[in-house]
Amino acid sequence: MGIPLSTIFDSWFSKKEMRILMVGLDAAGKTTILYRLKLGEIVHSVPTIGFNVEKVEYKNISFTVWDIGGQDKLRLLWRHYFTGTQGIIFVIDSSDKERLNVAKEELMRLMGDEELRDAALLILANKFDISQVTVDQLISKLELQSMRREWFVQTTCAITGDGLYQGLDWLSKQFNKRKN
Ligand SMILES: Nc1nc2c(ncn2[C@@H]2O[C@H](COP(=O)(O)OP(=O)(O)O)[C@@H](O)[C@H]2O)c(=O)[nH]1
Ligand SMILES: [Mg+2]
Repeated sequence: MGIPLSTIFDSWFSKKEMRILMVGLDAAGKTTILYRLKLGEIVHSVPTIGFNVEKVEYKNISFTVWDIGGQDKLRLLWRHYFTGTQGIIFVIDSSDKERLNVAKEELMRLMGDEELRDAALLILANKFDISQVTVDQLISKLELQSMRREWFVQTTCAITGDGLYQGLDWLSKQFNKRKN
């Protein structure tokens, strides 16, 4: 996995706090990614009515992770985590053709939230090792072309870690662009 993680993260910034949300449908591979990044201790919590949040703090960067989709009443609670988010990592199981549409709807809904207006969007086309779609097909299925924000699709395999660093590197560049 070439570049050491610390190089990427340390070049990100040293003083400012950064909040990154990682979301996606259940089984997309978020927890696997979180462990794969080896950022530190992952703290699990279940705030109020049963939705699981995983959180890792690495220096000034916080990663907050949960499964998106399903119950509407939970959506109001998610928003609590939106404030101050500079980066969103939306994880997709690229091998799950059936649920690609559901993932798209969740993505669109999330991107419509005012609090996330300025956040850069990194889409991880995970499970690319067992997927049969191309990146172009994904972009078209998710209708990303019509999205009015910075976005980037990176193919990943969370199990081997392939692609994860490239994805985060893109996110770090977006963040540095904004700082200037
Ligand atoms: N083949 C393959 N399996 C994966 C990949 N990422 C995750 N998985 C598997 O998919 C399942 C769900 O992963 P998990 O991280 O729990 O998904 P989460 O619900 O989004 O947190 C697990 O059995 C993982 O081992 C990947 O890139 N390729
Ligand atoms: Mg999980």
